Amino acid sequence: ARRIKHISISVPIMYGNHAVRLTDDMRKPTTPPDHTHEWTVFFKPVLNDIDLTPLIKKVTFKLHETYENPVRSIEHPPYQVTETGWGEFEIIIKLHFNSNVEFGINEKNFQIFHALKLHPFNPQVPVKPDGEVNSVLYDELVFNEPTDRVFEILTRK
Ligand code: SLL
Repeated sequence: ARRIKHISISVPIMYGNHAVRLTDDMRKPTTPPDHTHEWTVFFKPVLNDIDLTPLIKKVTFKLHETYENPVRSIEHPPYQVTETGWGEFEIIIKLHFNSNVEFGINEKNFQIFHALKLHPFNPQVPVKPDGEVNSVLYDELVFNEPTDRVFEILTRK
């Protein structure tokens, strides 16, 4: 497929996690008693009108080995994983792009390292009663010399 020279398209993205302290009513019979938090790690485009689904085959979230099936694979939005646990660790978020002929050339898989936050950054700042913590970061995906098809997907309104 043809690539469009001297063009690069950047797509603002956000990723990160929310966490709250587990309360008794949130616990399920299967929740291990040493788990203290419930958290959600996610990836998404910043702008709602950008649809990456034709480009993305799946998003994988690689959790700590203490979790069963640590590599969680999400094929459709919302690209997110909710879990409970007791500790902070690094999560590898990997975007796997479609590589079928229609797209011409596959865009390189993109990896994000996110440090899961359960505890507030600054211990002197009072936390909300539910202990809610948000750690959200912004970045951009850059498509250099996109194929016609990728260009069309990323620029259509
Ligand atoms: C720490 N290096 O020691 C980190 C590891 C791992 C946290 C944290 C899993 C719970 C489960 C969980 O919370 N792991 O096994 O279900 O702080």
